[in-house]
Amino acid sequence: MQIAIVLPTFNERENIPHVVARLNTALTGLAWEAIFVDDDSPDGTAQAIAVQAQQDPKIRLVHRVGRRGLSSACIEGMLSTDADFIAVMDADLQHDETILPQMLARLQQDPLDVVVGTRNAKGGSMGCFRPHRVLLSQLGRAVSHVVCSCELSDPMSGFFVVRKSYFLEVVEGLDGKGFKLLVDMLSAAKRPVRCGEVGYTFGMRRYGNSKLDTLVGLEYLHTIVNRGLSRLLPMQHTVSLLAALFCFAAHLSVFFMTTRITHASFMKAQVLATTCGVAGTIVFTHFAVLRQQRFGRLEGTSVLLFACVLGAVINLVFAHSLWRDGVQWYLAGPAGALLGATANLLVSRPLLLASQVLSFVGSERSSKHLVDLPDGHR
Ligand SMILES: Nc1nc2c(ncn2[C@@H]2O[C@H](COP(=O)(O)OP(=O)(O)O)[C@@H](O)[C@H]2O)c(=O)[nH]1
Ligand SMILES: [Mg+2]
Repeated sequence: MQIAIVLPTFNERENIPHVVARLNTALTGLAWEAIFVDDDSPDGTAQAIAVQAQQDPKIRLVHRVGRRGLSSACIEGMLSTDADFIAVMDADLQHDETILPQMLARLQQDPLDVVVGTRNAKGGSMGCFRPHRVLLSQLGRAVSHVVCSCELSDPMSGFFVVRKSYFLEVVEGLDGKGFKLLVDMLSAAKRPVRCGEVGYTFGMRRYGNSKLDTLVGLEYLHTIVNRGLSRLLPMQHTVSLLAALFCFAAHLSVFFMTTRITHASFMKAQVLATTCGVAGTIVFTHFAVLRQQRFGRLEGTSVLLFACVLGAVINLVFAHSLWRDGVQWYLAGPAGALLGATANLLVSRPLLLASQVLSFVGSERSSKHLVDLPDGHR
């Protein structure tokens, strides 16, 4: 298998026989397969692909149920092939399949990671793209430079061929949201990406409608902001910092409300505020951090509880000693909370990292154990 063509589809029934015929003509002489990834289109696209697959073993269908998303569909299709080179193209006949052999040849001859079918360089054109879509594309292109390190004239292109080894290098860090998988793949790289370009003219859609909408635009911005921020500050640190700020804010609100409204004693208000702050941090961290960062549930929760209790004790002891020494209540309370939140932050990060390393070593051991088992026992 020299090349796999991954085609995401949603409501493209009428385009399917045409795109298959065009691929057959364009790729004559190459060993190839086409993987259509359909998100259970209501117009029966999957059935139209299945008809093609029955007649031609080069055509494959990945039928996803209860899922939506162009990028995530492509990622699943790309992971399902053994080919060394993977093309991604739309199934609506807008991408010019005749340049695929040229794109593949560039990757085979030159040490490149990805070759992009481009509308903005020599030999390329936006075709009959409507002015507002050209403007949107240019805007997206300008924004993409914030996070992509390589120079491309058309990073918004959905038409490219990638070396499988490069795809596997970045796949774990992909956002997988929205339409712009290329920007996602380029900005996920931890090294300079080697890119080439081949020009083509963007075609007209003959059947069906575009699925690009406001939500897709927002998803693109989310990918860019996410990447931009994680370069500035790693995501884990941002979330831990947010958790500490959240804890501090919850503490202050409860502390001031209790002392001003119920006129409770200093220590009663401080204990109540600390309890609320700790509860808030546990809920926040559970949803925002533990689920995202793939920590083992037990390790993550134990570390979280330990750090919170330690922070709470330090907070109460410090606040009490300040208050006993005559410091004003409105300074002693927040000072205790600040020290407690800092202790929580300082203790939980290294402990969570250590527990992550331990659970990784554990999973390596169990997978080795699995590999060592005789065939019949796996
Ligand atoms: N599997 C899948 N494919 C999609 C989805 N949205 C769009 N596509 C396909 O992605 C390709 C490009 O979409 P299109 O609407 O033409 O975007 P445009 O070219 O930017 O207007 C087409 O083949 C669509 O059928 C989706 O949610 N899931
Ligand atoms: Mg299209």
